[in-house]
Amino acid sequence: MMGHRFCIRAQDNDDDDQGGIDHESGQATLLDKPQLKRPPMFKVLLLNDDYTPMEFVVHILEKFFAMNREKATQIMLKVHTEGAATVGIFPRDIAETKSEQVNLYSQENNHPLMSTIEMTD
Ligand code: TYC
Repeated sequence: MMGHRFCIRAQDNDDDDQGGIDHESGQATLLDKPQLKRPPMFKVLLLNDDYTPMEFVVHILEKFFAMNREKATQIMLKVHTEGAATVGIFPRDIAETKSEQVNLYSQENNHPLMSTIEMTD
């Protein structure tokens, strides 16, 4: 851009934010890659078991996944009948923390309820 080797992103006309050729001078421009990519997302899964009371599972979904009672009951029944269900989708650190919180809280309350995480496609 106008003979300068560097230009600021707002003046890089082609809008791809990848740097490229300055069409005026023929020189390559060098830009920082903008940090615009969405992070990889991970599902938090809840697994069925034969012992955890339904009401405790509903409580978990209200406490850690901000569901109302109706939504929590619907998801709990899905886990109960299908064996597992996704209860939320988050960036990796948040998914890991939520899953660990569920497992720790269940253990503290002497229930075998388990959660795990899985990368989305
Ligand atoms: N299957 C359990 C029961 O019949 C209920 C349950 C639902 C347990 C969901 C775990 O993630 C779960 N009491």
